[in-house]
Amino acid sequence: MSIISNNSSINFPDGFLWGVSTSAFQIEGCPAESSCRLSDWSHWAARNDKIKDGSNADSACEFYWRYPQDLELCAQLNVNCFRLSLNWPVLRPAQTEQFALDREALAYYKKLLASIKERGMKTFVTLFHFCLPNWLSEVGGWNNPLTGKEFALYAEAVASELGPFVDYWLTLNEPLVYVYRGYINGDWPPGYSRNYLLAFQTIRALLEAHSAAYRVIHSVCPQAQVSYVIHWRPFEPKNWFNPLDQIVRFYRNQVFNHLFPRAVDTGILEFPFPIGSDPPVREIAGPVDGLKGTIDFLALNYYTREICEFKWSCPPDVFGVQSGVKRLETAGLGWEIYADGLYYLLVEDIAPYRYSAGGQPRDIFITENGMADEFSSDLNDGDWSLDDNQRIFYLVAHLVALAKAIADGVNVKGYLHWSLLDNFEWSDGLCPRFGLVRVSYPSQERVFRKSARIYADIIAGNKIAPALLALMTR
Ligand code: IFM
Repeated sequence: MSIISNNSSINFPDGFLWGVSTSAFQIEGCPAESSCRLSDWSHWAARNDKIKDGSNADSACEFYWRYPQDLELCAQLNVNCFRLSLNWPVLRPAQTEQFALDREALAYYKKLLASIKERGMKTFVTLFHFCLPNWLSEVGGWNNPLTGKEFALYAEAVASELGPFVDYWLTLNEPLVYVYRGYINGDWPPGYSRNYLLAFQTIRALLEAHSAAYRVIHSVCPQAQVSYVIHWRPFEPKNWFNPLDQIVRFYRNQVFNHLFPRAVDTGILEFPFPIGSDPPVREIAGPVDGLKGTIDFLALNYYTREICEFKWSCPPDVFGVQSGVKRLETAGLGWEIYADGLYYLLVEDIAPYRYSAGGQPRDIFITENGMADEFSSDLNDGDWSLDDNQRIFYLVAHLVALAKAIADGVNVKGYLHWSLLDNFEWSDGLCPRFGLVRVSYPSQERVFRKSARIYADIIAGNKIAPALLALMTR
């Protein structure tokens, strides 16, 4: 069936899921977290040189208190699914002899998830969205096997307590982004710079954690749908005819994009280069217990592409330094707007992972896609940032790319925009604004941006109308 109808609107399949995506630390402003500094991120953001605009997430969007109002905004957006993450540090604030989750935090998530379900929305729930309980980070984080053991216990406990409220479980968010920022770039906790040994060990620890969580969730909720979130980024060489730029592109693509999904598919962690033969390095590669085939669907985050370049001062870094070259229109944070990349991702790049070992097409969800503009966090009233025409262009262009991939037979079942609200963008602070809804941090006022109304119309009709498509010719 063609999804392009006669009047040239673009229709989406019946039952398509439309949603918004969020994460706990970035929006909650959870009082226990900020008063007791329960996570590594809370400590990191409290240091005065770590966040570009000097902000922190202590209040963020006060979603912890304001979620009823924010779910009302979701209703006005017409979305039928919602992605959130559980705040692991708050659910497990300290080590105890007998494993137990914090009852108050659990009660909060039960109420929140029940409210989302009452509104008829499906739920996507992430277990690890970059924040570690601080007590675990103090003993080495993912580089201490205790963290993996704790993660499995946490996964089992939340699956038992929250299972009936969760439609889609996501064990980890963007593992390679986490490793790159925390162990290579060093601008996220734990703050290592180019520590390849720890980076590779962390990749293995995250694969083991995913595998264990997948299995315990299934043992508690046999019908559960479980996966993890891949951040996919196309890489292009600065100069297509320069073999050195091509080498950088090859390794960046292999490591950043393919390493994790390939390991999950085969059950074996393999690096596309020799990593050394001496212990402890030797033990990093190889089979991972129970990992093979541990995804029930594909969850993809897509934002932009990166142009890479070989530099003599920086040899072909497998994680890499980007070239700084931009060839397309850029949004905030200097991110190129490259909607075709989403089409190629779906029809070509993820082709090796689209089918389960049994040959069944996997359901695919775009679990994040969006762009930032940048406005200072102290702005309050006024008409700043509401006429977000660039976001409308970004949104529609990416939805057109998605629709084309669906028309070409790719099994995409849903799209979740990042994000519902402006929020705390990690080391970039509160200035980057990713929300369909503007948040004025001093007053906590929420206002729909123009893009929010457009998104609501698209969802209401389950289609992109011709007038919107005309925007694409700008
Ligand atoms: O804000 C982040 C989110 O936490 C993970 N994916 C990318 C988003 C934008 O950078």
